[in-house]
Amino acid sequence: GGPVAVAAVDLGATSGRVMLGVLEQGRIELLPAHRFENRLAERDGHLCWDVDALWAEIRQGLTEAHRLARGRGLAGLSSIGIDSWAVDYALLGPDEVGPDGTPVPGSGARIGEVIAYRDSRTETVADEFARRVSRQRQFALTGIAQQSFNTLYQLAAEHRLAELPPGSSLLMVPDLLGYLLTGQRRTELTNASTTGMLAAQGHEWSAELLEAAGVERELLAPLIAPGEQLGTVLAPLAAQLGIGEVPVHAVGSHDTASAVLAVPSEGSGSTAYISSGTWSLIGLELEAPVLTEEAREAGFTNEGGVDSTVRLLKNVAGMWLVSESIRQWEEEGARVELADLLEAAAAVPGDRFRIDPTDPAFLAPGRMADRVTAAARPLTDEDEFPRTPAQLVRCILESLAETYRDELHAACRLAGVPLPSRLHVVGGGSRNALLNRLTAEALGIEVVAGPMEATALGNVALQARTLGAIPAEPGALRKVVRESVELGVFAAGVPAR
Ligand code: LRH
Repeated sequence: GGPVAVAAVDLGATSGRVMLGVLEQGRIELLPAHRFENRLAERDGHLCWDVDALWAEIRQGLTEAHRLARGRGLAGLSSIGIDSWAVDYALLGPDEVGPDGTPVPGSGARIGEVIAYRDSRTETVADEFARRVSRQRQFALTGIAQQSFNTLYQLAAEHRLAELPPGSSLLMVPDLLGYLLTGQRRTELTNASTTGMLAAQGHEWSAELLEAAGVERELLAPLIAPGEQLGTVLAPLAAQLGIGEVPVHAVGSHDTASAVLAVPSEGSGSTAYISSGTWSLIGLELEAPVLTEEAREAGFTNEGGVDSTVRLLKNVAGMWLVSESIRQWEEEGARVELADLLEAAAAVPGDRFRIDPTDPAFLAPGRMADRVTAAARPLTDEDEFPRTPAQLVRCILESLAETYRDELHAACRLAGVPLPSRLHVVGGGSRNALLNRLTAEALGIEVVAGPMEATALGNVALQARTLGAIPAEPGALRKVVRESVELGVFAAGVPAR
């Protein structure tokens, strides 16, 4: 068939974008339609997301994506897909009843703010919750690591549930945006798995965990799998945006699910990846979850992927440590360019300091450079603590590389598979050549870097497959990814310093 144009709405914790994806002759071209910032805002004493601002940016981006498609001689958008960071949710009131006595789709009002997962309200909840359902039992049910920000714990700390009017829903962030576009209330499966309330097997909510968290089953919208159609853009909105009543498809709405779908791996065997952005999610793609006590104790999670795959992975604080440090230096009046900083970090002596980038102490925002400096352990007696931004960044990157090594070895041990000969790094962090070199050196295996826009690419590719423009057979989607991008290769064990 001819070229197909789809829009990917892709929201990260620090920035968002609407991309036009054009699939033509087995290749995807990604064209940025609109990019925007996403910042945490303090509201009602909580760290919140400004979802109204995000929604305004998304509307603008969709209009622009449609225009870009027209500019290339295409009829317009054939589909829209949405992904974002995981675990956070909105509370949505019932649809209003129109003059003809029937509910008006899309008219439900959001109830209160969307509180961000880095907010401190859940700090002690996981321990309290474990007294109701043991940690062992939770993990056996869901396979999800017990991180303080899981939706389950956010809900256990949620004060608004009791006052919700009948007919209200809890919608994950991408599902809220899907509702605003189509008026349909659904819960996309990959993101649902990150709530910590979905059974690891069978794709059903765990009644036991819902009850223990005080969540009514009716609050949760019906599940929808990636590749299913959510609905079409509501007619008045379509007119306003000038895009037509385009179908909206569920994709891997958890950004990490879409990113790992776009890992350019080949052949059989378990794919090893790092989805490198605000977080570094490192692990293996598997066919079944690893629900052992060892996996739980090692802090691994089993997240739901597209096509019923499982991601056995560890959450490691990634570029967040660097970007939050930069934010501190800028607040102090410095002007910092990431590229300059990385160049300086490559030039300073290595192996001086280490931190533990899996430490939950780094979850909250604020004064990150100071916190990393205080946590840094000296490895030599040259210096007590990192004294320059370059030293600090060197410490962060070396610590990340060593953590990647340890966690990938742990994942392989837990899954009972040998260490793969290659590690794929995708996402914005894959541009960090110093970190890629340090990682290849620490692991002694080849590091393949890219695609950088893996999340948007996975989002686009799944829509294209759903439209029949990519064959459904296994491997076909990743072949299209490989045809579409340039990859960087970092040879195993080349010294970084
Ligand atoms: C990355 C991510 C990650 C989750 C975290 C909350 O953006 O979705 O997979 O653990 O945000």
